[in-house]
Amino acid sequence: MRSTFQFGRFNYPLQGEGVRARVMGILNVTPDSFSDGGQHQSLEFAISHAEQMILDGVDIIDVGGESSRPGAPPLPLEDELRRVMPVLYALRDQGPAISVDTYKPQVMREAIIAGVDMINDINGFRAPGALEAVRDSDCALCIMHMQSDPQHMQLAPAYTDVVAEVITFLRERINAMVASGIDPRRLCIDPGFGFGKTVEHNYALLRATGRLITELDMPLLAGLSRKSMVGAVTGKPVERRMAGSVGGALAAVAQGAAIVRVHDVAETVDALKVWQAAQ
Ligand code: 7PJ
Repeated sequence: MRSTFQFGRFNYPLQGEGVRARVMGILNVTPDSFSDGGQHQSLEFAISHAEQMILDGVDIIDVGGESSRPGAPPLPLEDELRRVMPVLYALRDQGPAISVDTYKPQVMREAIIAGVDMINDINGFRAPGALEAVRDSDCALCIMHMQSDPQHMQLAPAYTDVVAEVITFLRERINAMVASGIDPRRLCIDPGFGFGKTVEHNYALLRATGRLITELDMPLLAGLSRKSMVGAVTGKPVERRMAGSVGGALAAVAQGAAIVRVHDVAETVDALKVWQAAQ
């Protein structure tokens, strides 16, 4: 059984005393629709959002420059670096661990120089050069499953056995990464809710959280905050999915998830504290 998770400057125990689920707060650095203040204003907005998450008790801040909403077009490298790098440097010494949500090897390299503690890749480090970019560092690496790509993934998601196929994919990626010289204690897995999956596929995977963790012997990150799988069972639009998302996060943690990736940090931290006190 895996006992620790090497997380850049941090080292998370996975067994025994001190084990608790970590809350990863989502920080999107994308030009927002309600301001036209450009680059500077989006930086200020991101920093103040991060400051609030820190007050709310966040463990990890996940900084992302590219929207991976279904159908979203890819973002050019230079634009992603311009959005993300100033935020990484500004947040690096504020307390929480810092993660960057990217699939581009050049962004990974720059982020490692900036000192991030995790690279979170929705593409599972499959881009040419991704393994080489992350190999010689000590940051954590989140391997996510995605069928197809963000532009096409929700057109016709199809599996014979979604849980078995996601496990096979993740196992293949773990083996490739370890074969390239990466310490397995740096790795975690993510079923990739909403990435080429129907609502039924997503819940089959959520129910299989415990099985993924034991079969692959890896810590698991669950990201279902405000996603359509929450809307599908609550009937709520995206801006009213907070309580449903907290329910989903607890369902994942109750099955052993190590990290939950959320928009609503304060509410998730409280829910986990109460759940933990009841254990
Ligand atoms: C995820 C992610 C996820 C990981 C996004 C959204 C879409 N990274 N990045 N897991 N989702 N590891 O937040 O709705 O589920 S972007």
